[in-house]
Amino acid sequence: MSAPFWTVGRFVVETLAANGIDTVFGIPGVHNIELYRGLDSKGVRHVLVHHEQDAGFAADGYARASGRPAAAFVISGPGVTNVLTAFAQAYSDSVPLLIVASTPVRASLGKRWGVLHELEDQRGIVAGIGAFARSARSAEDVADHLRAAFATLRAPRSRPAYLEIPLDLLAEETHLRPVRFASGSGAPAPAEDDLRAVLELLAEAQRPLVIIGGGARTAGAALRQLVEALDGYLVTTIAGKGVLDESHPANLGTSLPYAPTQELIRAADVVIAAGTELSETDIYTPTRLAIGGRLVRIDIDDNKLADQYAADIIVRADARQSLEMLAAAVRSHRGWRAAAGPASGHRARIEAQFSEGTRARQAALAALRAAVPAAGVVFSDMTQIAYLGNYSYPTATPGAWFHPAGYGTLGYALPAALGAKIAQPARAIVALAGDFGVQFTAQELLTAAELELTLPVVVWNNNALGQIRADMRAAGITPIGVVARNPDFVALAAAYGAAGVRVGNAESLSKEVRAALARPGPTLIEAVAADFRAP
Ligand SMILES: Cc1ncc(C[n+]2csc(CCOP(=O)(O)OP(=O)(O)O)c2C)c(N)n1
Ligand SMILES: [Mg+2]
Repeated sequence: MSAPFWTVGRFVVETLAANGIDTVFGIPGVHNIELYRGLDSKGVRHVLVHHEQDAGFAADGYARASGRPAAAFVISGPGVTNVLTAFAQAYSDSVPLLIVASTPVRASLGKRWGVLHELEDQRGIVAGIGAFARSARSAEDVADHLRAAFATLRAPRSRPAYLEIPLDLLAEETHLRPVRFASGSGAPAPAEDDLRAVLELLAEAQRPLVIIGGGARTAGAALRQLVEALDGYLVTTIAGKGVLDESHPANLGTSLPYAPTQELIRAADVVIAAGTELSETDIYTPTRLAIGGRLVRIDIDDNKLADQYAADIIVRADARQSLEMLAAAVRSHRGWRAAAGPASGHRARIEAQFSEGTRARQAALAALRAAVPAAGVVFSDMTQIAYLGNYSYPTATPGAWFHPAGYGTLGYALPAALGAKIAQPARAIVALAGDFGVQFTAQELLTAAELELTLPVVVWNNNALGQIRADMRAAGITPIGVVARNPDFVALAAAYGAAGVRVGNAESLSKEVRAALARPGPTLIEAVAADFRAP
């Protein structure tokens, strides 16, 4: 007896469910309604958001918080162009985001008939981001592409994936049945010769320093052992933040942009860079980071191993496993940190340069930190307080602070936090955005209100595009286009069905974040920057 027919749309949903997707963020339209036929029959939850970009960001937040792939459904044309920014953000930060889109009917593709939602080359537009982007023409294509998409999502360096399916194909019947795709065994183990070469280098090292990125964020225990044995320093990127407790005496934290850290990196005679791109978005200087000593790179991405930072030794392998093996084999020696002092001394040098405004923001970050439980998570936006928070918000574990580092997209924090809260409802999740950036996606307060999600949204209100104004001033440009009219944020919150409150000092910020974490539904907490004082 042959299996009953299904539509291709149903086959897509069943395949996602069979591969661990339990939530889809999206906005349906007439082109993709076949993705919604029986969507809930497999227990896949649909979250209706208020813009496709938000669907992408919410799925991104879901994936970052949970560590599992997450999905968004969008329509052809405008649905796709709207979600592109979130897709690019996920690509640059290696987030496993799956986007399933429709296209117009197959017969019309590439013919400029002027059909609804037409794009000349929809897949090509997405492919320009550099990520996996496929287009199906048959049910078999859908099965093949989804298998390949999940391989990309689950790869040791995960990346987002995009699949488009013509609307007439979505409605077609198929005998295909969902499969749980096999996944590989992860990244390769390091070659013994490579590790031996690194150990020889380390045996001679007088001033060793380790730089850790998101690719090594689970290697905390090994790193502690390694930097303690070497008496060296550890620096992390934003994606590697918290890999080791930031109060550890070896940990300079996420301080790559600051001169004292860059000086230590220049002074180091061996630098081990593991699971990091050493990218400009972490270093915040347009020039290359100066590395004075020998460079060891541990990575699984061949592109990275061939980039502008030429390594003396390359370990093309799983970063965590490599660091574990190095930590177990390295001979312990005293020296550099004993002489050059604990991380706290270097942090004091960094912070001695902080302006009064920066110190006021630092006090606000400390107040936020005090109100968020140890297992809580902050999703931050492109705002001055978050650039400082990358360094100054102290974390003890990885995955406690997220920032749209790679692509730098305004409007990320609120929808990403929403997605994270849906993934992990029992966890304290907070969004932190600027007054301008929050309005790119403020409508997601509606979704949070509708779902009664406990979600504090802290808006750092300096009544300006503050960073850009500072950049113009620093460049000798008379500021133009950097002050905009703001809404009454507390009233805006009320209009969206959220609670709203205004605070002007660190103590009230802590208090209101705590209260918001105890209240069902979202709370917009407007922090009036001008009223905050340096301690
Ligand atoms: C989508 C997008 N558009 C423009 C920018 C450039 N940009 C970066 S920060 C910023 C100003 C943001 O203002 P606000 O959210 O109030 O943060 P502040 O710098 O004042 O703390 C702008 C326009 C960007 N990063 N992303
Ligand atoms: Mg601002």
